[in-house]
Amino acid sequence: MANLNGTTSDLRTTFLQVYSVLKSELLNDLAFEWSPDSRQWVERMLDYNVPGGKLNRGLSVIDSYEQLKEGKELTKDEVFLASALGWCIEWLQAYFLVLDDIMDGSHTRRSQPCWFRLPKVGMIAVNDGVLLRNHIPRILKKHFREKPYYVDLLDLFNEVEFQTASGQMIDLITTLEGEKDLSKYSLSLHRRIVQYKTAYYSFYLPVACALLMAGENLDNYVDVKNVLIDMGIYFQVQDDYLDCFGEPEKIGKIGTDIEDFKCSWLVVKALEKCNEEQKQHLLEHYGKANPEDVEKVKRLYNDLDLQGVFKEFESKSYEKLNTSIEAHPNKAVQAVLKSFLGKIYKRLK
Ligand code: DMA
Ligand code: MG
Ligand code: MG
Ligand code: MG
Repeated sequence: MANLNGTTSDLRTTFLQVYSVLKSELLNDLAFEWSPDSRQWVERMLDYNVPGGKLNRGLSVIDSYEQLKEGKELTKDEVFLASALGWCIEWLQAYFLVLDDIMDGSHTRRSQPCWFRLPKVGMIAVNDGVLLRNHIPRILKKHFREKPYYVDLLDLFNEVEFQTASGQMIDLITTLEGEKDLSKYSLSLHRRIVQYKTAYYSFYLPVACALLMAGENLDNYVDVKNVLIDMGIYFQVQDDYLDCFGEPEKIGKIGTDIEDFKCSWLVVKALEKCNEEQKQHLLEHYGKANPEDVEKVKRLYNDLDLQGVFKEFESKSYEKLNTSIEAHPNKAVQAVLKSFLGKIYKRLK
């Protein structure tokens, strides 16, 4: 693929070049009177929180757009615009993660301390989250204002942000102290939480961005959306699994779901499989910060062979998703969906 200089290089490098462009535009935004201190703060905050992840969501906008164009080589301008949309998703993710880590009491993210854990940052991170969120419409305004699909793009980001924030809300309120009650933790509650908190922004949004850029009407892609939502649910089940069974060095974060009394896929499966005695044990130790309690829950997960249950779920989901993808009439759309699935199947990070 051609990069911005017209030479061939890898997609990731090109994508990162666009990050630098967007960052410097934001750091020179005329709507604010910058001082050296404020500029330095935002630059450091962006570099710490925006580009350090796997970049799957962002890169897949370019990927998807290319596939929708059925192999026609993209112009430099198209590469730039698809990358800018990809970065808007990475910005959205950074915004949600900065705040998610505060709310979940997490310690590490992307193999470094969570932003709010830095002594100089603390609760300034809350406002940094708000800033990250505000950067998105600024990027969109600068680069897409004249496009026929500008309004649809703004509407898409607004809808998806609302869905994600609502998902985060139910993820959090189901854990409320004083109402500790594992009986409400079911697969359907889990599905509802992860559909909203993860699937829309991680899976539907990148493809929807590519479709809008390609001039498509999103109303005609409801079935594609449904497959992507199912893929997103599968992805968050993996996230829940890795929270407990993943290697922190690989996933770049230390799990907190057991301590946080989260309605994780693992606890739902444990409740499904356990006997009365094991259930009492789970009730006693789930949702406690003490490492010994956490260890007891993990031991129970092992006794119940949740790793085996997950393996089974993983291959079943893969088959089901593949079947839904193959049922789709459009080959380009099939290619988009297959490449998504290929990227996440059996992931370890
Ligand atoms: C995170 O769910 C969802 C959003 C919208 C950030 P999570 O807390 O399980 O994510 P992580 O495991 O990355 O903290
Ligand atoms: Mg979290
Ligand atoms: Mg969370
Ligand atoms: Mg998680």
